[in-house]
Amino acid sequence: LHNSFKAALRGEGNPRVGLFMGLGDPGTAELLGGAGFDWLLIDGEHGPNDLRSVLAQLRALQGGASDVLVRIVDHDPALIKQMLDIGVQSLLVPMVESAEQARALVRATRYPPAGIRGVGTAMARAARWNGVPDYVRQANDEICLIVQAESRAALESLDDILAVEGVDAVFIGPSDLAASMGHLGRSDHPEVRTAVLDSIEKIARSGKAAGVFATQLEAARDYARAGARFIALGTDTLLLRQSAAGLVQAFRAG
Ligand code: 3PY
Repeated sequence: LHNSFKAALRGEGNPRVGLFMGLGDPGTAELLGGAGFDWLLIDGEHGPNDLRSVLAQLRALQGGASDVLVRIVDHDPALIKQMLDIGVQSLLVPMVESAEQARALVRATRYPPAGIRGVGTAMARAARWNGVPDYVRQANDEICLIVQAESRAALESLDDILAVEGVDAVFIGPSDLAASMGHLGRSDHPEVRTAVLDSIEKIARSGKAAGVFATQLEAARDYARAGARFIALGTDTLLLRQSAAGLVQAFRAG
């Protein structure tokens, strides 16, 4: 495997820690690329990203120490094709609630006969514009597909989703799960916390990798103990905002 993130998910050892990037900015990506995270996620679901801004951030992170993930906004196979063609290797797809949806995503990320991905390698950055003759033969195995389970419906279908071949990992979204469970804005609610921990354990037992989003270190450590293989430790936006506000407050308090 050339995809070091996918290889790491299959391995043992400490969970891979990452950060969500919502600023949509290549300068921020470059800066965070040197910060020591195992992985960084370009957020095209809630961040103001389009194909070109994702491409600029991929370039800013190229050759760096962090693996790069991209979260797309929906399940559109056309958008998935474009993302894969500009070189996205590890894809996080939000709001997956059934095995059927998961299977459709597997097909969208694979060339035929396994799937429906269109072949446009002469135009594709991922294939180095045809400079990598093996690209089309390797791509189906190299791509890492992570589906996001973040609703009651998704957790009810979790066993079926986990049985889908071609899904490498299931990522729990505590904020959306909280909303779906009637606790909007309270991802730390005990009922939500229990559901997240139970899901992580179930995913880990299935042999697929469990991922999760956290904004509190305490929660992140609990998730790691439950068996999460990759954990987001918050977002660039929160980090910047919190440390900026903290600096001003600290000065004024002194
Ligand atoms: C969630 O917590 O719902 C997420 O999708 C992570 O941002």
